[in-house]
Amino acid sequence: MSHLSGVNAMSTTVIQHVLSRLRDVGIHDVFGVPGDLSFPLNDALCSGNGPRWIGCSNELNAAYAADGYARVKGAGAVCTTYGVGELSALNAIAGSYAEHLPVFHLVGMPPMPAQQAHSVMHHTLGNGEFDLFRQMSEPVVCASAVMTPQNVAYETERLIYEAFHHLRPVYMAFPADLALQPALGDAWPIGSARSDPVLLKRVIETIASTLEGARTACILPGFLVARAGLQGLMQTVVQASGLPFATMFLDKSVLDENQPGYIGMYAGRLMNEDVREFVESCDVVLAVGTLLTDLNTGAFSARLDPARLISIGHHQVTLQGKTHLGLEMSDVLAGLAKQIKKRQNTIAFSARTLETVRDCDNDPITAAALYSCWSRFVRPDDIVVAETGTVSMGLGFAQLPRGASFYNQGLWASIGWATPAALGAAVAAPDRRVLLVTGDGSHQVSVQEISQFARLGLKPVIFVLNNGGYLIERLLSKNPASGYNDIARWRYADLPHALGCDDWMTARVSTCGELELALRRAAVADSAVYIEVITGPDEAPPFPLHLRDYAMSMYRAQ
Ligand SMILES: Cc1ncc(C[n+]2csc(CCOP(=O)(O)OP(=O)(O)O)c2C)c(N)n1
Ligand SMILES: [Mg+2]
Repeated sequence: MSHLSGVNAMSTTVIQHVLSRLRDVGIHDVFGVPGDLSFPLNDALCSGNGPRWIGCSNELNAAYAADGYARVKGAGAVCTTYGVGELSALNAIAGSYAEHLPVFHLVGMPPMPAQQAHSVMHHTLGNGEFDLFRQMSEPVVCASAVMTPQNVAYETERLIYEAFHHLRPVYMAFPADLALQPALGDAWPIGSARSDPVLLKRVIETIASTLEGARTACILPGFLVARAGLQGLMQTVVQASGLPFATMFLDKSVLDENQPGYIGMYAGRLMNEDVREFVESCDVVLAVGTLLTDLNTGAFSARLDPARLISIGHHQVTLQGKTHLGLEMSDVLAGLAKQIKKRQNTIAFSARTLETVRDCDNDPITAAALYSCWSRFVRPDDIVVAETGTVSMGLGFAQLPRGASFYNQGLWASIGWATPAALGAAVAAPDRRVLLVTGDGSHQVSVQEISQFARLGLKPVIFVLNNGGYLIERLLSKNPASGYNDIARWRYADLPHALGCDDWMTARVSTCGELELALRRAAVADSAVYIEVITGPDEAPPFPLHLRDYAMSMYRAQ
């Protein structure tokens, strides 16, 4: 059969073809804001045959929602209109790029005749140029294409391949007239990446024997394991090895924290001194899909000796300081699962969660009491979406119950991400309870999106920490009293009502007694829950405080 005929019956349009392939790879919902240039996409998404359309309040939020969805389902999609829409989404797309999430960005474009005539169209810069916005997206996607009837079959497969190979966003533009034309041509089947078999065997043997010869060793499973959908295999390796494991901030909850081998969070010199001491003293540290970012390493205070570090990446392995390309993480883990020798657990301590703190009923809410209450509130299998700022830095050090997932945007760290990302996670996992924990400053960026939970009948539990400003910045900036860290005072607990979340349980709490009571009600509520927690402006958990002290000591040393 010629590759220019076949798979697509004449009745399948360009956009229908793409949407049906996106559904095949697990994308059942597409977030977005409509526009006249993307009507063909919007119509197809509302036709009832493909992924469902989830309208958002703005494109930035829609793309954050797609990011949150992708964290749960492995891939997500956002649909925007030309120029004005797509550029609003770019910050979020960059975040998905940084944090390795395959997000498909579908953009409606002016029709081809208008492009060819260099017409001065709305949503353009008025200069007759039509490729500029795709170029602006280029650095934050791993591949892009303008979809036509002739290339749609091939380009769809290529972009799907690229998105999953690199675990990064891709950009697909649809000229409005071409999107509705019949798709022509077959896809050339694209295989998946394979490891070099000889190298693979050698590297697996070396890793297994190095671990065997080590007096002490541990594993650092990383977020790329989750992104690549290899948590099951990683768990098998941990069990087969009998080795203890710790996680860094971005990697939190990649494996169940409720198991004997888990020793806690490793954050360089800033937290959990016993974990640091053990990890850094090991003869071998096996890192799998981790990134040594500033936050992960406790502001680069971690000291992992490269000579003792074995690092398994998504497509390569670094051993004794030498990187071997052409090795797939899935193949390396599968080989290790078979070959690794089990050893008895060599460590003498196990992870502990935050200390239980119970202040008296009428006391104001301290950070210690708050994070202790929050960590006890998390149930098995909950999804916790924690915003950049002090809340994620506090909750990140609570030990999670069985099956619970913790999501934060620890590398890109764009405030406002968590509220729509929690929406995306809730759409992706309607059977799991979603807890959103956000600071007031971050919530102000993207709060409108709580209305989509109500619109879709989803029931999240939302906590907004009202500490009257940008606490993390108060801690890290030269002058904590600088006015730029103050924000407008809002009555957060009144927002759900104004935003159409009519039957939600809401509460505003400022004492420990009120907090405990609200949490008891929330635990049994049959509706969504929105709790505004008021604390003093300086109530911070230990991690950001240590970060501040460490930063200060570094400044002084310079
Ligand atoms: C989009 C974006 N703008 C600005 C910043 C800088 N920034 C980092 S944290 C933060 C304040 C967060 O405040 P809040 O959500 O109230 O959390 P808190 O630290 O008070 O708990 C700001 C402005 C950022 N990370 N992202
Ligand atoms: Mg705040």
